[in-house]
Amino acid sequence: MFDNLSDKLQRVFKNLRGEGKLTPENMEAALREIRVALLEADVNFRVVKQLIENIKVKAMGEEVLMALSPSQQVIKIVRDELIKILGSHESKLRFANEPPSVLLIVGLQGSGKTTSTGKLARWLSKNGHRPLMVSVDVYRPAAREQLRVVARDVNLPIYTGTPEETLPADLVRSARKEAVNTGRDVLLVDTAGRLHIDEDLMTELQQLKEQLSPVEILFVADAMTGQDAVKSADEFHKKLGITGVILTKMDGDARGGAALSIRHVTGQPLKFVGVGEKFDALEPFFPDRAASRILGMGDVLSFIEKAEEVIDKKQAVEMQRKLIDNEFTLEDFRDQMKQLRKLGPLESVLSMMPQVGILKDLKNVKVDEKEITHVVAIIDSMTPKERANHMLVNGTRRRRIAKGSGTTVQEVNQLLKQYAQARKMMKSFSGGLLGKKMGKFKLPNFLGV
Ligand SMILES: Nc1nc2c(ncn2[C@@H]2O[C@H](COP(=O)(O)OP(=O)(O)O)[C@@H](O)[C@H]2O)c(=O)[nH]1
Ligand SMILES: [Mg+2]
Repeated sequence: MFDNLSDKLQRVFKNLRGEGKLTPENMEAALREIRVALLEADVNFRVVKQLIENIKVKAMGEEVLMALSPSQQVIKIVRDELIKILGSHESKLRFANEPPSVLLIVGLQGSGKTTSTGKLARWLSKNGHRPLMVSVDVYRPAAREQLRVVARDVNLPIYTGTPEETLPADLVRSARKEAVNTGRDVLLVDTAGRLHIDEDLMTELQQLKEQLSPVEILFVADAMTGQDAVKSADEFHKKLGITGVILTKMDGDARGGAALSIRHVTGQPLKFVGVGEKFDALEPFFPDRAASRILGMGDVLSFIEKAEEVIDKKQAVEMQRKLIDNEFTLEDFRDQMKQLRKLGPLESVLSMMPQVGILKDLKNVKVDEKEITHVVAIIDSMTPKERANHMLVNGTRRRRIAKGSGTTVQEVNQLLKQYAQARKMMKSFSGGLLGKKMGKFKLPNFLGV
């Protein structure tokens, strides 16, 4: 999500660390590098200026320069300032006192409004709400049909209207009635978009706003368009008064600048980020977690939350005990692999992890479904004794196992190596990750500074 920026900032910190003592001179140089890194990540220049100024004031302070580990302090300052720019705390969706709460989804064409409407509907439904969708994109029949398909895919209701209802105002009036009649507490209104902001569209959106008094007007911005997304968010805000932003396509090679600029430029919070084309690829936005990600500390909390959704707690506790007691066997490894698969694509799971040491290497390993299937087959082809003690698996046994599982000796070798790595990695994590959550994840030792 913020890979490039994250890499660059980590390099700056590494250099700082290498300097031993911090002086105003090397601090100045580090700030310059941070500035360049932010600009290259397409962060709005006004935001960069503000950020650097804030960091500078704090980092040049006596305490920092005198501190025992100044680079740690600098990282903490950068993190605090990033969080501030990103919005300090999570901005939850608002709901009306009287249902249905109307959420108006607005934005330019192709930004991801229709997709996000489906994702939001699913997210709401998972979080105890009963959403109803409606499309008022009356200019393009295909657009309304698209939302109908989306609704079918997420298996949630949509108000499709009668043939007479050709105006947005009529459609939303009926949709709201339908929501009341069927006990739906949230009405998601997917609106038409244009390639550029135009007056007609703004007038139409203003009328919808007046008619519906939405609790939220969510501007959908395409992260790939960088500063253009920030600019149009600002324009929409000035004309319409948006209440929040959904930043889509953060899974792409967006440089992340939009995420870092939108709050500061519009004054409105980022509420969700879209991280894929699938309907579960929507995440609430947490400034502190994003800052951690940017600084390469990983998004451990999101990972834990995700893991908790799919991982059997009792089993996790048992795994942890085994890891600590060094009893984590190949059989456990196989079961972990199976659970990991439930978490979603491994790359997206790993991208939430801190990018330190061994994890950095693991992150570049592309693991695909087929590979996991092979892992399972290989371990299945071992004898119980071998599974309990991987040291037994010598050359002859490796050849037998490869044959039995329809794989190659290289693959068996690789698996055993991965297992040894995982054992090491999980052991170093076990205390914090599965147990006391953030307990062990204090800033300093985490970054290895
Ligand atoms: N990779 C990725 N693609 C997305 C995301 N959100 C939307 N898209 C894609 O962007 C394109 C336009 O989306 P759509 O919802 O039709 O945009 P609309 O014109 O604003 O309604 C589609 O191909 C979507 O699959 C996202 O978070 N990640
Ligand atoms: Mg659309």
